[in-house]
Amino acid sequence: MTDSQFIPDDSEITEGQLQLQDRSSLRRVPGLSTELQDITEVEYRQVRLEKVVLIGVWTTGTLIQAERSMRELAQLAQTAGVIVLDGLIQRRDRPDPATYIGSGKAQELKRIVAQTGADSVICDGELTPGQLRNLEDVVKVRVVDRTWLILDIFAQHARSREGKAQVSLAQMQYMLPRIRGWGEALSRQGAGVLARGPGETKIETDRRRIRDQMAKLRKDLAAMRKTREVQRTSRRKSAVPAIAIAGYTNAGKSSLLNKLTGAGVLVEDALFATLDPTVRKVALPSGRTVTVTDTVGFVRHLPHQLVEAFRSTIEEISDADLVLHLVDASDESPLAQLNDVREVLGEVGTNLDKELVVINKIDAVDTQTIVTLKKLIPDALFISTQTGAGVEDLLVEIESRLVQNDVAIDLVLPYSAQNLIARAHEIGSVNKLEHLESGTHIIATVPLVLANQMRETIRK
Ligand SMILES: Nc1nc2c(ncn2[C@@H]2O[C@H](COP(=O)(O)OP(=O)(O)OP(=O)(O)O)[C@@H](O)[C@H]2O)c(=O)[nH]1
Ligand SMILES: [Mg+2]
Repeated sequence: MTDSQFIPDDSEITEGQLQLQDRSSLRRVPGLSTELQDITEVEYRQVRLEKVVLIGVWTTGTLIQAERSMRELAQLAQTAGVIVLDGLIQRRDRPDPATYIGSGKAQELKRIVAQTGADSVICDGELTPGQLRNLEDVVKVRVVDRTWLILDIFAQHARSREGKAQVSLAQMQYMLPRIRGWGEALSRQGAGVLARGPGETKIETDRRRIRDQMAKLRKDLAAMRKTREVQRTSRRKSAVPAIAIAGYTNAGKSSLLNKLTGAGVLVEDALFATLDPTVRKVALPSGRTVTVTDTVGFVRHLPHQLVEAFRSTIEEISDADLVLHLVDASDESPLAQLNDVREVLGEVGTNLDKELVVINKIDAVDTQTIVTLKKLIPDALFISTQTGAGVEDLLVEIESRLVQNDVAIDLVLPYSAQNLIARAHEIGSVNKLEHLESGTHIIATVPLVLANQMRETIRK
């Protein structure tokens, strides 16, 4: 595509030379170009083709990690409906404060953009407004960053009123300090498809109006959050244990919910297919009922604007009695996924004691990978939502985890409290039930919430 002088041929250089070479030129990340078959998908979605070059700065870690990051950026770009023409990284101690990549490299990037016919550049990070503007000035096409890209995918996937409001708020928060630069860039180039979404209209709007809109969105979201809290309180009152499925985007969370319940939730080989939590009832092997919630996926460095805006959605996870942390075994670095998700979970205050690691897609990997993962994460369960392998065992494990939170009761309940006995059958395990004159004698193990409700009844 571009001439080979930019591309160091690895077979001809040693490790020592690699460092030097890395510093003096842009490295091409192999295998990033969008395959032709994706074009039909893009046309199907009626999105005008957008052709981009990806650029990253490799500051820490190994080359493998840097390339993994670029491959993920390419996946994000393709999820957003963009054609990836090329991907390049520059080795630097830190991103250039003015232009992200060094000024010499920016000139090289300009040539590559011209040669490939790209209409945009996507940078692998969150750039300052100044960096975006300066780099645009050099390469003469639109420059966006990873945060912008993720926000765009969220905007494309938002369905519910709450989801749309959450995404708009995050987008506005991101746009606010960047309005001027974006305005200039667009008036110079004309708005490309990458400017779709709230972006276009926001450019003419002044900051004040955006702030007003943000205030309104925050108010709307607070009201929706209240509704969600009311629902959650009533769920908690019913004492039905809540289980949340969390995990990296595309790990198979929605597939698992569907497997357990036939919920018919959207499953897609795309990043961030799910934004809105779906709650369904599931019966465990003993017959007791739990609720299972499918939640929004995480990603490495999930933009803080999204963590903030999606806080109430993510709280479904921290509030759950048990968190199934789903990990994609077929990912090139499942452990990195595991840690990235734990980082976000920690940010929203999730207690990791409630975590049960579940490795999914075991049908898609070889035995050696499974053996290695078992060694690394001895407590994990291994499943395939596709073949159903391990799913029964998962249910048994969920049950035994929940039982650990149960308390033993030995009480005589008044006959007016029949509903509580029905609940004990539904969500606990009843060992003895005897009808006495004074009421029903029950010996059982039940969730703490229900035990408390029973004790409360007797005290009245
Ligand atoms: N081979 C294999 N593929 C699976 C398995 N489970 C899910 N997948 C595939 O993985 C992709 C993502 O599945 P989803 O269930 O949408 O994943 P998710 O975690 O809900 O993803 P987001 O909502 O986008 O965060 C789909 O293409 C599924 O068909 C599995 O056990 N084996
Ligand atoms: Mg999903």
